[in-house]
Amino acid sequence: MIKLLVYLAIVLAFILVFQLMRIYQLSAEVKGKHIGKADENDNRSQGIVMILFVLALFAGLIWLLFDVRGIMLPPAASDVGVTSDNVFLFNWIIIFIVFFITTFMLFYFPFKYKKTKDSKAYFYPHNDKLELIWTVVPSIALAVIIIYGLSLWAKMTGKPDDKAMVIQIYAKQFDFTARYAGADNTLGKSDYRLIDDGSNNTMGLDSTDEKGWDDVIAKGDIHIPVNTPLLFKCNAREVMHGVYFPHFRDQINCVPGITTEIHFTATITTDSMRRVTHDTAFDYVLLCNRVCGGGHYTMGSKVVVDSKEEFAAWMAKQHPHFSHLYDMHHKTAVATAMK
Ligand SMILES: [Cu+2]
Repeated sequence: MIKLLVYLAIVLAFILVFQLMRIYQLSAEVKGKHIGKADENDNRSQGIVMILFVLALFAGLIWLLFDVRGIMLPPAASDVGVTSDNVFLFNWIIIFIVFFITTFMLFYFPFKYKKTKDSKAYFYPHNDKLELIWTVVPSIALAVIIIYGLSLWAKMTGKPDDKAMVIQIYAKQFDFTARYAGADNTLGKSDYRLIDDGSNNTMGLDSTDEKGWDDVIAKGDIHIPVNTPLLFKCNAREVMHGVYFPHFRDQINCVPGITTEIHFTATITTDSMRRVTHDTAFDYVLLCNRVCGGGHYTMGSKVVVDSKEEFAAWMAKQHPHFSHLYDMHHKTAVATAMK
């Protein structure tokens, strides 16, 4: 009902404006003014309106920029994230400078060059120098932006730190599972043909690969240690998913059949970030950012950035997925060593 009234009010407002214009027109005609032909007064008033409009536009834009600060992400919490924010900031600065200058000129020139009775059109067909400038300057600016961006891309996807802790992120409809590579820092083999939800082998791990015996699977919250290079190896089971860490400003697609990688070092623990954001309930998140099916919107995990000690304590409480094989292997190794 209220909606209907609002629509009605809008329609009536349009009719009102139309009628007022009609009255203005009729009264002007009565006074003998020539309607439909702009005179110098019209040109000046329209020019001033243009300038007022662009100033209002800038004021609104600047207000908006400050207004949305509260809903922006907190400071970047990884080494890659800091570079990523700098690249964004650099782009924004260039965009803003160009936007404010060109938009202002767009609205100022109709005022400055408004038609007067003495004005004459100026024939100005060509200027090589000007064309050179507006070709070369944007080319250089774009080249700088692209090279700067590529250096970030290289940092995100290039060779990871040799000692980086290997963690697999396994995405499926509609959750993530983390697998830590254990003491040998090498993930055991897996094969989609071994996937068996019934026997709890949801990731298709290959129990014949010794390297996987110490791997730790963590369902639910994903713990990572602070100030430690991390290498994420990402896989998807059935469709494309995304591994998206907004607070670390890093993301990559998870594609069935291949392994994609990202690496970064988390630099702020969850506890520290809670102090930074003045939010005791703050948590880092891992989200899927590829529309992967009906439950896509629910696909995410809490990420906990622990101090190195906290992480070691948490890891000590975890059990390797193939703990029976792991234990057996160790007993055999100990027995062999004792012989
Ligand atoms: Cu997904």
